[in-house]
Amino acid sequence: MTDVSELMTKQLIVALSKGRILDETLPLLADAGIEPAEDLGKSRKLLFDTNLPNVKLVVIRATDVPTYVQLGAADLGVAGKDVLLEHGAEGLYEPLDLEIAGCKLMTAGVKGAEPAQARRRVATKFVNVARRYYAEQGIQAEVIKLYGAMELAPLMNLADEIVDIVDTGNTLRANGMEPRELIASISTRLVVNKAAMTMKHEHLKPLIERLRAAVAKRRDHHALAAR
Ligand code: PRT
Ligand code: MG
Repeated sequence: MTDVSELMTKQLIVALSKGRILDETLPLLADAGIEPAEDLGKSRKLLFDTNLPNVKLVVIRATDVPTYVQLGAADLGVAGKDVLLEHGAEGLYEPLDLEIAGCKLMTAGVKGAEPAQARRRVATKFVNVARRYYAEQGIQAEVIKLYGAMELAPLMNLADEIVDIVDTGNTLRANGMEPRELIASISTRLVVNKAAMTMKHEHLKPLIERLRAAVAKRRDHHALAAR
């Protein structure tokens, strides 16, 4: 093998979702033996070396993670199941539930209001998930794409309902809304490029297993703390 192709098959690029998922991902990675060479939060860089010479991290928007991994720019990635459901899973394996950043994908509407019976106007950033969900329910829906502040849409009579992430429900309540139907329970997943899984199996397999052990350890720790 030439040096370059050897490097290509050994090098692992991990795409991490910035934002709330990142803070919970880093301890799991550390436990699996991967630590960034510098403080991710203190840098404006996007590509980071780690303590392992063959592993690099990229920190990108959560919604871009599936794209990087699917197209092979990253070998593996960390992303919310909501993002994966919306993006589609083509070209991706999902070998591990990291059991972090748990939440629910739900429909929600104005508190006490009856869901519109005829054609329901639904505001969301999860347009694919929403179209699929309402079709499955046999409900006619006009799905309106928004990029944020979904809770505002029914108050402004832009929509009858929203599809959004709910955790405590405080955001909905603060805006006079209530959760309606559960679409999916969400947690953060490890995704792997399908081709990389074959080509780089000997490097990926041990890493996935170390992460699996880190998740189990965290779960045990939480179970103990809850007793
Ligand atoms: O801001 P940007 O568009 O870049 O992305 P983002 O805000 O979606 O990213 P970020 O950092 O918030 O992380 C999003 C990921 O974290 C999601 O893809 C989920 O997998 C996961 N997650 C877990 C959450 C929440 N919990 C959560 N509570 N993502 C968003 N929220 C928001 C929700 O959108 C709503 O505005 O928090 C609010 C609801 O929280 P409660 O507790 O008031 O119900
Ligand atoms: Mg945000």
